[in-house]
Amino acid sequence: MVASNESQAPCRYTPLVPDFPSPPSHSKPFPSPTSGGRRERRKPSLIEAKMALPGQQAVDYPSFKLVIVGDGGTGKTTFVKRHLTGEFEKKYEPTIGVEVHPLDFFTNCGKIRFYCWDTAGQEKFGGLRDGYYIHGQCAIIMFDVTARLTYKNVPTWHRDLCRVCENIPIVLCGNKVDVKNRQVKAKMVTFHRKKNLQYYEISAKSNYNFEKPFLYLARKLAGDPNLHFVESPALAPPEVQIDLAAQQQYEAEIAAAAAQPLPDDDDDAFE
Ligand SMILES: Nc1nc2c(ncn2[C@@H]2O[C@H](COP(=O)(O)OP(=O)(O)OP(=O)(O)O)[C@@H](O)[C@H]2O)c(=O)[nH]1
Ligand SMILES: [Mg+2]
Repeated sequence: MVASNESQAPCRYTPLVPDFPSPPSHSKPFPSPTSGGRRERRKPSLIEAKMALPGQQAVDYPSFKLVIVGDGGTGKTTFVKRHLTGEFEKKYEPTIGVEVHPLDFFTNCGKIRFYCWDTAGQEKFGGLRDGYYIHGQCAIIMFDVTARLTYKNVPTWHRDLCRVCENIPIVLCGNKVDVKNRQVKAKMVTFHRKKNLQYYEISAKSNYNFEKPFLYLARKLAGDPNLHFVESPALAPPEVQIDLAAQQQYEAEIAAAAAQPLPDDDDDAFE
């Protein structure tokens, strides 16, 4: 189901990037964005051509480069692969360099695509590292609420990202909230408030809050706070269930944390 009257929707997307970064050196040559078949009546726009990735079709709806960073093992790849356009992998296989997955969402303003650049968190597999951030238009920084160090490293990921991508909308995600004995409690998470980021608690394993980061970014990119998804994305079935009581508890904890004054320290140390 797509919005019935897209042409009259009040939404507008901000102009796309001036240029698309070169693909990683191991990639195949840049393909023609059209099939070349007779039925192709128009040439693809420059933007479409530039948003196409090796081996992928360009699309004629707005598409944005979304960079996903965070320590190794925090669940970046699992999160991206929840969306059924990606395959699903249960066991931890560290990402090497970067993997790019196009994820489509249906909004009241029409379709939108995020090219998710799922980067390696482990230093030894980092590949081009912040070279992958070039022309990023939005970002997700992920940490694991069961591993304190992954939250402690968030400021470094944020700093490196912002050196390359100035002023892009960023969502901080605390993943694995399905795990009972979490180490990073909601009230310890203050970094987003210092840096004006959006924060969501998520569980890639249970699909909890899966669409929230994408919705926030889509609204920012469209410049429309009322944009909404008109169809839930097709997701891989959850591996664990989060019950309503647990959800309400997470949300209450976040609301309580937001009401606390920020700690005085102006550094980003965590503990
Ligand atoms: N309990 C729980 N486990 C998760 C969740 N998300 C991911 N995992 C597990 O965490 C491990 C690491 O997940 P990945 O998605 O590969 O982590 P990554 O951030 O992509 O790691 P790198 O590619 O090394 O940067 C896997 O064993 C996942 O099954 C979650 O929401 N809850
Ligand atoms: Mg990965």
